[in-house]
Amino acid sequence: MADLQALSQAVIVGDLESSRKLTRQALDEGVDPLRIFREALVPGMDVVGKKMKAQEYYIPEVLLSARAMKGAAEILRPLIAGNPDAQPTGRVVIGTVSGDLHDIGKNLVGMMLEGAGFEVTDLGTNVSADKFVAAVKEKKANIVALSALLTTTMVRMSDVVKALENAGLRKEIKIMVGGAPVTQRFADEIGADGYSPDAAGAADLGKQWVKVA
Ligand code: B1M
Repeated sequence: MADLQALSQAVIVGDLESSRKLTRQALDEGVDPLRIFREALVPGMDVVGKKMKAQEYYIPEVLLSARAMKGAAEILRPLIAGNPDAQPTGRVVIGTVSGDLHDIGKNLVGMMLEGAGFEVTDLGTNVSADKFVAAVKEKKANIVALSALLTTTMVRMSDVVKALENAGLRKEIKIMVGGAPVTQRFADEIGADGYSPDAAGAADLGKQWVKVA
């Protein structure tokens, strides 16, 4: 009997080997790949997010869980691709803003959003406002997620907000910002829609936005 609960647990404890093995076992037993994703991987990452918020989990544990989730998702993704019910929760374009090379926090945010069922396009680091705009158009994204770790580069977030406005995309897109020097006040000042101090909160914010959309 396919054990989706055990698979969730493998994600929660960050056991890549078990998560891949249990995913293959479930597929061999004929369980729908989308069901495996939605009923095992997503709830598993949800628990990880809660543990992170409660400070029961820190960065190393979250990275291990994200690796276990990604390892299983890699097996499932090609099988889900053709399924018309497999609409992602939403589409996110994420990147670290221009001039900034820090990506550890941004990667965590991307992984948590992926774990929440979003399709995530990661543009990497040192991403210009024009590149964000082009990716939003190309991917038909609902959310742009901007990360910055330097006080000198956080101001570049405002360029992205303005570029999205100038491109006529602002009304269709939600913008979330974060990174060590970023605050709610700064987010309000530049006209972003939301701020989160951590990766789990960023995934929650994304889920809230998509629910009300
Ligand atoms: Co840099 N660095 N760094 N650095 N670095 C800091 C940020 C710094 C605070 C260190 C210090 O001086 N104490 C300082 C910034 C000072 C400031 O601006 N106030 C600094 C500096 C000055 C620099 C250089 C200028 C150093 C130099 O060359 N003179 C240089 C700049 C390079 C550039 O970007 N152009 C530089 C370079 C580097 C490395 C390349 C060596 C390396 C980055 C490696 C990499 O990312 N691949 C590095 C590192 C590792 C750090 C520290 C030590 C750690 C950052 C980190 O990854 N933290 C950092 C000091 C520190 O924070 N202790 C420092 C872990 C990560 C999980 O946290 O990214 O904050 P964080 O993400 C959190 C939240 O912020 C949030 O979620 C995550 C947790 O859940 N979050 C979001 C992040 N993005 C979000 C987006 C969201 C929502 C939440 O929504 C979209």
